[in-house]
Amino acid sequence: MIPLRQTWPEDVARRYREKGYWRGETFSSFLRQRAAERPQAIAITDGARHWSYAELLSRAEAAAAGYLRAGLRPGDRVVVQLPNIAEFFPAVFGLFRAGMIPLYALPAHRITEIAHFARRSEAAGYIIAERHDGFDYRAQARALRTEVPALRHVFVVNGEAAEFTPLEVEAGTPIMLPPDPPSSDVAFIQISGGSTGLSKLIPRSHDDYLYSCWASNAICGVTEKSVFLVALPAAHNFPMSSPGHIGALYAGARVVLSPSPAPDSAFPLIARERVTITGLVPPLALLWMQAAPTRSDDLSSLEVLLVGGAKFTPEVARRVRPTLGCTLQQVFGMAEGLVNYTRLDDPDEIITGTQGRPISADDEVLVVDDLGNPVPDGESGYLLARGPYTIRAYHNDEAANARSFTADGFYRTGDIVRRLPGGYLEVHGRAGDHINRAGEKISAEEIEDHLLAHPQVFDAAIVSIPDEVLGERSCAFIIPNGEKPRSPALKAWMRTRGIAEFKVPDQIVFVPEFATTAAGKVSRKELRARLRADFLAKDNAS
Ligand code: OOB
Repeated sequence: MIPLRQTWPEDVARRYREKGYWRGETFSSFLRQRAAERPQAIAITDGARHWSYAELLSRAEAAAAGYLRAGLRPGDRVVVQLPNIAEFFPAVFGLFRAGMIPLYALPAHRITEIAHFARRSEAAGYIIAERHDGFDYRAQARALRTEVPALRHVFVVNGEAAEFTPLEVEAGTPIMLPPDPPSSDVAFIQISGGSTGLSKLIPRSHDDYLYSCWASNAICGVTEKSVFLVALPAAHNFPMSSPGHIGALYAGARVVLSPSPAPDSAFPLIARERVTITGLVPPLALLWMQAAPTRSDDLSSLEVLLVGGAKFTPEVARRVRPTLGCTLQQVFGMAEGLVNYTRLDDPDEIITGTQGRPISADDEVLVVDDLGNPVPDGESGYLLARGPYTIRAYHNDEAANARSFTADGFYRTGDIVRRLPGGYLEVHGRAGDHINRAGEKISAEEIEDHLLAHPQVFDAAIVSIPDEVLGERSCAFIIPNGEKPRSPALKAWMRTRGIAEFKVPDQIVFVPEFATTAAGKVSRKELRARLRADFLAKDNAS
């Protein structure tokens, strides 16, 4: 197995420890501590079930014993694909307790993506719910086991396990649990939404991630009195660490899970559980603002709404307080690390007009031009970042590492930003070719590769098109190979490729050829830019 390592040089790691950023705690040790300090306080609720810190700990320990009994070993990687249900927490804290490494997949991922995660991480296990949103995860697990035989253990956390192993939640025959791993070890793997090809694997350590969570608590005002609503998928880095459910649990607060971010599910939970803080992507924030005046749910407990994952326009941002009655906090983050927040006491024009400033005094942020030279403050350029919770390398991907990190360890975020006085950042766009569809990142190249496998597709280029609701939507330009396929049929075929629904092109445009310059060839990047420009020009003209 390729070892999973935290990626900071030892002298840098020492500095972060000495400065007190890295506290030597693990996910297991902090949960144990909270359970000792406030055993009866509610840690997790889905509205129906309320589990205290003591209950969460005992369920996590039972799950840990179950994993070991089933044959998983400390250090094994386990793909976790769970919706927002209470069992998410014993399942993952059980993995932490047994020294195993979760890889967080989203419920929307399908077999092609899960197989890639499983192979790249050399996973031995897969944790699922029986079904969710009409999708049968056990059927997916069966197919996956055929494709990736090394993935030996499948656990089902609710519903019928059938031939798989049910997740244990009751303490069974006592079993020796292993000691906690060192806090410098990799705790879990996040996946990147990156621009090129397939998702990369992001190794996050106990030390670095917990730092980003407790420091976020201080910035977002999360204390043991807070009630944090997880409205976005719990496996995504934003609702996990900004300050997220991990921040909330670290603070000893209450985590409320909503099965869906739609007002129908989320608003009654806010009212009933007296939710104080939550996070949304911009299209959902918009939806909530439209819904709030039409509904009778009492949202008065809500103090802070974090909005991030994609650009929140100032016009819409200004409407948050008048419509929802809470303070907006913009968050510009990435699963690789760096997170920026507007501060709760910032003036309105900063809160509505910027994407915040970094968490840490030791976050090093550079804004550079095409040649890698810093641009003056106030000019836009490519954002590079390095710091106590920004990884220095992806797992098991030399080519991506060469592209995505500078020789001195800065992560090339791919974002184009402008730095304002006080270190606030304004996001202007992306350098790479990806589509940010309502906060879901789609790599153009990954989708083009799928399209090219269709017999009636000669060539394909995916571009992002501005969209009023989603922020961006995907448009596939296709040169047909002989007879033109029908768009709905092509979309239906894309769905058979085993990919998340959000990656299926929103729009398909057939073209006879891709224009080239007088000089002949153009790069795909230029090609995509040109197709987008032509499309938008036509759209505006009509
Ligand atoms: C979050 O994480 P990822 O890994 O899904 O996506 C990161 C990318 C950024 O590089 C940027 O391109 C975009 O998402 N992004 C934003 C943004 N927040 C993220 N673009 C404009 N404005 C924003 N406020 O999306 C994520 C992780 C942690 C916290 C929040 C978001």
